[in-house]
Amino acid sequence: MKITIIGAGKSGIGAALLAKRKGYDVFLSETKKSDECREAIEILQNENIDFEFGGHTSDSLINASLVITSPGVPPNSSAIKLAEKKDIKIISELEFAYNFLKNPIIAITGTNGKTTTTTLTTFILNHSGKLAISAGNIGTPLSTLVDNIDKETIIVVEASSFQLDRVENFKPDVAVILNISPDHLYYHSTMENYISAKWKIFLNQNEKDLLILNADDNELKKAAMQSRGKIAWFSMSPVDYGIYSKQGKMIARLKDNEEVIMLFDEIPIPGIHNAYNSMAAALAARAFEIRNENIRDSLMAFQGVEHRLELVKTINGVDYINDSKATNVNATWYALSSYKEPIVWIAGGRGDSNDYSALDEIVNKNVRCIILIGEESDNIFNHFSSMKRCFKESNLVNALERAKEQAIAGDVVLFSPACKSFDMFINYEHRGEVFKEIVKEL
Ligand code: UMA
Repeated sequence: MKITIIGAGKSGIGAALLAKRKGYDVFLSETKKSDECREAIEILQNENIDFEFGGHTSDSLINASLVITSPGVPPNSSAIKLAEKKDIKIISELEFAYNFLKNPIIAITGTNGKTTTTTLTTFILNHSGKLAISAGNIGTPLSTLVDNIDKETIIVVEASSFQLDRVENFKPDVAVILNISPDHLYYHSTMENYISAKWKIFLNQNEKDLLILNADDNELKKAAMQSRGKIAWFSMSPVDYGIYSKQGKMIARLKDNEEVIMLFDEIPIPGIHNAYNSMAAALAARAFEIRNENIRDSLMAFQGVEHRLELVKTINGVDYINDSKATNVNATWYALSSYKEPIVWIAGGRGDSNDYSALDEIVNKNVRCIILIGEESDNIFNHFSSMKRCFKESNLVNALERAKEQAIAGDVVLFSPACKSFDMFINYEHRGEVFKEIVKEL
């Protein structure tokens, strides 16, 4: 049987190697030119996998019975259109790999907090003596785990809407949805499509499976109505079954009584969003019989993830924070809400139908001034310049020079772009690395 794979990034290469190993006839198609993909070509040649670079042709689909697509390939890609025209089944790399795995799976999605909650859940499980590994959108395609990990290992999958969009059998033992707000609309076109992609994380679950939902997100209450799994909630107010906040304490109600897990003040990672992420991770851990004491010890020891509210350096009493992972307005709202100190906010990049009005109140209250870079500079400037002093800068070096000039001892310089990185950088990780390099030189 022939499989055609779209995209020669991590996911495409991972899927190609897995499919070849499983005995399929494999062909890989990629829009980038061959000189941009030398490493991928070397891997494909070593494995005798056929390929085309520089565009998708209908030849790539001759005799193909299945197309596996990479997360970054949008529905309007010519590759997808060609496969649809020929009526060939299209699945995501996540779905393909899932079918070969027997491991217990926790899958985590949501607009924001996925990476932190995935890392945190894996950390709690490992810290408590279980074998667990993070995979998926966090950077390790699921395909690369097949045949390479112990069957007992719990896989904690960070699942993006792109990956979930084309699943068929994917059925995690525990599914978590953290929150939902507009994002990736250039890919999904509408909020409805984005939501229905996210909901696929639980649609195959049955009564033996667990769905963990944020009770404070109204959209997620609607998800609960469609679920066949058991539902556990996390919330800032008491719930019938789940984990919640009460008088500063994290409480579990999973039997008839209330159990105190810890004080929220004991969690070192800042912000209310991290309180939510911690409750979700704690619920996922409880599903694997981790004791409250172990959850508390782990949450107290967890130092956060790179590029998410990451303290880079303190210079002249000013903390420089890298939040490059904030690629949408909602993520930046959480970042701006996470500090009591006045904020010198650096923002901008590539927009995705961004509506900045959600930030008005928090900017008014917490921000000293705003420094802008990238394609969205004018839009952000026009939105906030009547409220706060705004500076437009041509690059991140100048933005940081300006931030240093404006910040007063006790302030926070927060790089939380609210935008995608692709106008000036390869991805948000690259953007965060560049930010950190510049800060270290300041
Ligand atoms: N391509 C085509 N034809 C097209 C469009 C793209 O051939 O029509 C090619 C591109 O030129 C590229 C490849 O397909 O070479 C696309 O690959 P990809 O973007 O899917 O990249 P991967 O390296 O496979 O990375 C993907 C995820 N990327 C995206 O979702 C955009 C990574 O998430 C993930 O870590 C990785 O799989 C492993 O699972 C990144 C991300 O930005 C971090 N995710 C989004 C986010 O977090 O907001 C969802």
